[in-house]
Amino acid sequence: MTTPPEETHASSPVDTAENTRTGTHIASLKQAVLHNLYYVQGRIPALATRNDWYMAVAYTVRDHMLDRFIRSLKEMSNPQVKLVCYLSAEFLMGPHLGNNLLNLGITDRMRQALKELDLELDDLLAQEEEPGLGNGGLGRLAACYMDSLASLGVPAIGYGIRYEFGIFDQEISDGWQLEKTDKWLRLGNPWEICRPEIAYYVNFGGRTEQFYDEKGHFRVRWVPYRTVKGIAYDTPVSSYRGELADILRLWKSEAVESFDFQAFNVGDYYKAVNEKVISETVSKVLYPNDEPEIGKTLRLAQQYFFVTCSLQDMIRIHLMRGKSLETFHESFSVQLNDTHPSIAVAELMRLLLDEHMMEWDKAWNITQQTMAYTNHTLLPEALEKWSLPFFSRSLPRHMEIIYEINRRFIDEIRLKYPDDDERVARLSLIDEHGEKYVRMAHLASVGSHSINGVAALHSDLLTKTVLKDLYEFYPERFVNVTNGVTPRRWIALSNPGLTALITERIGDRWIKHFEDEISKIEPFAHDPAFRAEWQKIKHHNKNRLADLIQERTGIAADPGSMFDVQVKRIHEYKRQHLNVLHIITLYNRIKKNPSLAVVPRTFIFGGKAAPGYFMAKRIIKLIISVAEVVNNDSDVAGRLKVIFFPDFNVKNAHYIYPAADLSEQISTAGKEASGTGNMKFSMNGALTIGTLDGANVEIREEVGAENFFLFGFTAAEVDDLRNRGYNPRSYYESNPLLKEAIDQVRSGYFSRGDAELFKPLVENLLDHDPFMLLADYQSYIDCQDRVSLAYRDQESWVPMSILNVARMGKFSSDRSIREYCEHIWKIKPAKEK
Ligand code: NBG
Repeated sequence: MTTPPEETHASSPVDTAENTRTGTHIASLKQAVLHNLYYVQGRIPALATRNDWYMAVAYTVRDHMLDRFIRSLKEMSNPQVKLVCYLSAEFLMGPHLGNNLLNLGITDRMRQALKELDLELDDLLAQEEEPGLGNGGLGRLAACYMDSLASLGVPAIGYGIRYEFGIFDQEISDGWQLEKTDKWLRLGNPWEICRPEIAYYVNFGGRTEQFYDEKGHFRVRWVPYRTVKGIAYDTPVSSYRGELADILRLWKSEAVESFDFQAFNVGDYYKAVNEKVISETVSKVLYPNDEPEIGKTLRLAQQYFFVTCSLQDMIRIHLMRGKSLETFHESFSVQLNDTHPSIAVAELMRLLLDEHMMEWDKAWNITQQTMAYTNHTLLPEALEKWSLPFFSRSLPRHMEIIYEINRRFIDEIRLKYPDDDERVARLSLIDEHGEKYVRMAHLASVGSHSINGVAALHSDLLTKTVLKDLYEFYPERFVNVTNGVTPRRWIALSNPGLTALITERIGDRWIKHFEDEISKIEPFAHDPAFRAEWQKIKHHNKNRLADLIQERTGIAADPGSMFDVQVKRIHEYKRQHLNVLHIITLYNRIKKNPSLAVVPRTFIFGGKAAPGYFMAKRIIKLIISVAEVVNNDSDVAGRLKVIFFPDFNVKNAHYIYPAADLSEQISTAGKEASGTGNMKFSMNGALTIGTLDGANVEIREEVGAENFFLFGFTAAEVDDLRNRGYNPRSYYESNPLLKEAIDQVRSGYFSRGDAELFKPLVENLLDHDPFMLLADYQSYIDCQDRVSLAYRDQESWVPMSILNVARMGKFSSDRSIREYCEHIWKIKPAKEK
């Protein structure tokens, strides 16, 4: 190997450092890629694999981002600047390369540069392993918010965990989900920068000791059983076409060297190695439950691990800026993404009290003013709580601090509500009904100045259900911030056809100012030429997805049919099985009347089930079993097709949302906190069939009732029905079509005669039906018939689709972040150009 090929030097117009490393001419990009291939990957083109090329391109793009990143770091060291710290156990960032090229505005030039090297950008985009460091909506929301924070010029750090294994890869075998380890780091991660000098100690277990210091002050010291270290890995998050890059700072756990050495010194090699293994376990794997499972010991360790590293990091930054800890809350706003990081309340208290010797009242005031809590669930069983004995064993000092917070809190409650012991018991940070638990939502709420839900209905229901008592006690803390998603990734990146069409008509400001600009396409809903283009793009996107489906499942999907899509985690409350009941109903209709004219549909499902969630896994099996029968029945051929798209993730989602005609948002009203997939579908011109749940309510308000297919009981009606005594069997008995569909599932019609397979599912529906599928069934079927009718008339369907996109301005995550800035963090985003 000698130097890189001659011609690269020759093709560079000006051979300056600026030009070769971060120049944006095609020739400079080409040369930079070759340099990175050679100097970073250690390869020459003749021997480079696709991954080598991907890495070389990624490093080139990263070089372009580092300029902004370093400028932003400098900005962050300015003591006047308030930093937003978004604490989240999950960041589902999705693939970086395409998004970063888009943000930098160099996609086309890079594509051309690669062409000149005989490479296809799309092949390299496909090469990227996405960092699946999240389960679903909650982690993806954090990623959209990072995008908007950067794009609005808000200096921010996203703090989380650098899981070695992200969400499992889903494979399907014989209709069952198999979980495969997600080894996303196997081929290296070019986007992150390891910062070994940014590292903090993290203690676990042991006991506490009380003592008086040299000044005679009472103090407590924590004598831990184990100490590990957290190391920072930074990923720059660049703004869209702007000057700023924010930081995603993820912590990896490592062994503390001194521990190893101690053991080595006494000759205990195995103990030393074992310590290392245990230490590294903390950040090993993401828990694959989107709603938490109680009592997973490592999970509390993970939560505490990333929270303490993040808070210690903030304190370091604060002191480095030359400021006193008494002004900590003026410099930092910490947003707790669900209760996963809520131990931050006790940990900031510990750091201020024990490590920085602050007094309780002052520390408490700072803590409350710093923290803000976002709740993401209405399912009571999903509210995190930790068994008290386990919690005290893991974090003995925090237990003491929580007791003290609780003692003072209860004093306040008694002052406001004398003689109301039941209220005290309900509000207490400790659940004492039976086995004792620490209630993390209560800890987060008491320790924060703001508590928010993620859609208007959700925020309202929070104050009436799971957080009712807290609301009565702290009404002024409650606010709503409806979720949003970034139009950069979810339109500009994933739907290039639509992006080009919209830009051609209204310019490209909509990508950065979606809320203000996108409505400008509304008048085109009546323009025949525009409509025709619109339809062509949808068809093209459907073709693109059909190709991918063919490749992944071997099934041919007809782009001429309606693409009816439900992609999201598999959960009973999301009711994928209600969708299946509709499919079976249509199937039966055609079987009875083979010449029936129906609107051909392709039903596309995607989503992972938590590995321990029995019913969810059975729902996947049901979908695939029904698919097998339907797809192989010549009576319905050309009219119905059912597809389970395996391994739904961000990368696949780029193909799925833009290809959908119909978006299924059919959760039981009152169960889905917000939903964000619903927004991505609408932004890509799919019409929604949905219940009045989560953000569906607001989507319908925005797009207009006439452009939304509504069905089902409302949250209030669901409640009422339950209180009156819900009897699912009565629906089954009185509705012959429903009965037929359920009987078929039960009898083994879709499972090669196996009548056991779906028995648990069917029995659950008939005896309990906690999510009221049977109650909503007829309304759903009728609504689906209206969908078919509307779809048949493309002259009216297409304008509805256009209006859906035109009226989605509200659901840009830029709007959400502005609201957080104004109402919660009390900061002004940088002036936007
Ligand atoms: C999820 C909700 C969704 C919501 C996202 C983002 C959890 C705990 N909650 O409805 O189920 O859209 O959070 O807010 O994952």
